[in-house]
Amino acid sequence: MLLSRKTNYPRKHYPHKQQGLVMLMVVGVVVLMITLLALMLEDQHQLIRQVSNQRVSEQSLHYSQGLEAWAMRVLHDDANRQVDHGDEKWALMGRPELEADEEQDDSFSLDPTLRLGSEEDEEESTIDFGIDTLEVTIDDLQGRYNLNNLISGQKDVAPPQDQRRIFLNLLQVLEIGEFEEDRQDLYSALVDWLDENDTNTAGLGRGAESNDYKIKSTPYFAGDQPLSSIGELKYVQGFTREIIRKLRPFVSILPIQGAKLNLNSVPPEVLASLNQGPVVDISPVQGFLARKQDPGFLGFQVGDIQAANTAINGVSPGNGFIANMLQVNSQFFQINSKVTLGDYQVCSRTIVLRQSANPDTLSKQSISVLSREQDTVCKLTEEQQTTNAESEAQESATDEDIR
Ligand SMILES: [Ca+2]
Ligand SMILES: [Ca+2]
Repeated sequence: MLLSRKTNYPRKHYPHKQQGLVMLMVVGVVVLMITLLALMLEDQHQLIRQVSNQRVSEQSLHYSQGLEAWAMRVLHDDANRQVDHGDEKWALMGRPELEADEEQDDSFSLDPTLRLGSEEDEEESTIDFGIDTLEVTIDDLQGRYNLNNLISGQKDVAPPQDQRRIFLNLLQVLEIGEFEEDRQDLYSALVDWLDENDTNTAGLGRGAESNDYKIKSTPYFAGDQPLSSIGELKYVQGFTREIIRKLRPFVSILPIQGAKLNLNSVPPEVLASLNQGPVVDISPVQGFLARKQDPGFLGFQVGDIQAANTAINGVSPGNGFIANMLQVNSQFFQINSKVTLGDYQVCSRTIVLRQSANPDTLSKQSISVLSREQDTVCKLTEEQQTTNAESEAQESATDEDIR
């Protein structure tokens, strides 16, 4: 018989196993703590970065405002507002010519007392703070053709035909549109975009009104008011990116109609476009503007406008239209500034109106800001665009040798 015997075995202890568990828990807790600590540090790091970025962004904004105020001061201090040309102090701000011509101390101090006794010095337009740079230039917007000139600005008054001729000529000189009909289409579409009415421009060219834009995949209305920026052109029928790129250095968007061009800052392409007929040859205009290179040149004066007319039209004066389109000073300027703080940069473009073009308005010498835009991408600067356009124009002139 098999007796079942209950045997009480002594309970086994596993000290090594318990120690292992404790160790595992300790390691787990340590890992958890390290992870939490790392996350906290990361959060703190991000917070510090955010605060730092905000500080840099605010600092650059202040620098940008300072540059704008400085440029406006230089424009204000321009002693002669009857003549504005490229050798004046405002025009030389930030241009490489200034640095080449002027041998001067390139240190800059924010302490005005340290600059005493150097009033004769031209002001530096680039301030170097070591890793950070501030740049500012001023463009004369009346060296370009104002696209808002294309409409009369008055209800029921037809678009001015002399402005139509200028625009068509400019397109031709810039080699935009293969045929006159293509350029006429661009003109009509733009006039329809600008004018208040909703009927296609009568006459030559295919215009485009809201009905033409409403059928697009993303429908929209025609502007039916003056342009507010060059970028708006991309919505106008026929204006491709390439066309806008070619036009950009030669046109401006001013909040007036009938804006005149400053003979001192107008490029030959625009000046030649004042021809009353199609432009055949821009070399006489180039020859006329070459006078700016003469030593001691102090800008074209009012008396030079008739000579400009001869260069443009190839005949002698008696042309009131040219006198109505040309002057030798400017009221509209664009201040371009670029602030670089380490890896961060901000560019701003401010359009200003400077009063007192005429002696009888000298009492109003104010400068007012009309618009201001900023970006941190810093698109191609106007100067580079102009340079690109000039080199392209030179290349095409060399290639075809017809102008
Ligand atoms: Ca001046
Ligand atoms: Ca319209």
